[in-house]
Amino acid sequence: MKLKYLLPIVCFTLFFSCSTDDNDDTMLINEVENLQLIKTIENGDQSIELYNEKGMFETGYNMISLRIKDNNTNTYVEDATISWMPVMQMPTMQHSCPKSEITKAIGKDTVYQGFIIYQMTFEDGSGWSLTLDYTINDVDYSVTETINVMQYENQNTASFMGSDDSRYIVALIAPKAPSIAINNMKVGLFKMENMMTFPAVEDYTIALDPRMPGMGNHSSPNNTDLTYNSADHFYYGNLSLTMTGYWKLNLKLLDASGTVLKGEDVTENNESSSLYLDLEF
Ligand SMILES: [Cu+2]
Repeated sequence: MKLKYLLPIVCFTLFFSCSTDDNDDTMLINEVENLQLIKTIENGDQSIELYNEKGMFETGYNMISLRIKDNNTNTYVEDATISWMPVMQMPTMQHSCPKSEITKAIGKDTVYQGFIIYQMTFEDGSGWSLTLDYTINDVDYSVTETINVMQYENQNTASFMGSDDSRYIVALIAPKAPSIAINNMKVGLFKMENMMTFPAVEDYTIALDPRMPGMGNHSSPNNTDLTYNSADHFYYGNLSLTMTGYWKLNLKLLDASGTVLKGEDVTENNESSSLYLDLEF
């Protein structure tokens, strides 16, 4: 039988086998497979489970999956709207950090997703709390709980003041597993509008100059500056890594008109930019 005749039958079969009973399916399929539980937050009739790949929050970019369990029926909620607010309590003030909205994970019935970029933490992992506001069947709920955020071993995020007197946060998102190759580099850039609001910055350029300080500060060929992608609000460029070891990713932030807001060129006399991220592999 030709494929075009077969395809409708396959689709038909798939459709009916998947839609028999939603709740049965979610019991059978583990929707958080390959994820580690970070924490369960109890809030009366609901338990909110937070997951990521490592099972812990770290400074920098955290992709987070969450689901809400109805403690009375022991099932996971499929139609919640959820928002969150991470807050760090400092000695003299409190502030938040860049974060996304929370949306249903693609192809999942019970799992919701978003990211949080913790720009700092206290040495013992303390300082942060997370507030979750959610609505189920038109009823609003809210819960706030203390969370631990550990310091990541490399500088995967930087918070700095630009020459325009605005505060910015830059965070490395990819490569997650760098290799000797031209790596796809993905970075988030956010402006600190106030203590609680950090919108994504559009249409800037992040100039990239990776160096190996331990090896005569040599560079690598075929790097490209990072440019803004309006589809997902992140910045992308090519990061060329020619050997394993410690790399300092020297950066220069330029606004939409090409004015340098932060960072310097690496030269014979200037070993590193004041704006950088680093990695080791
Ligand atoms: Cu802080």
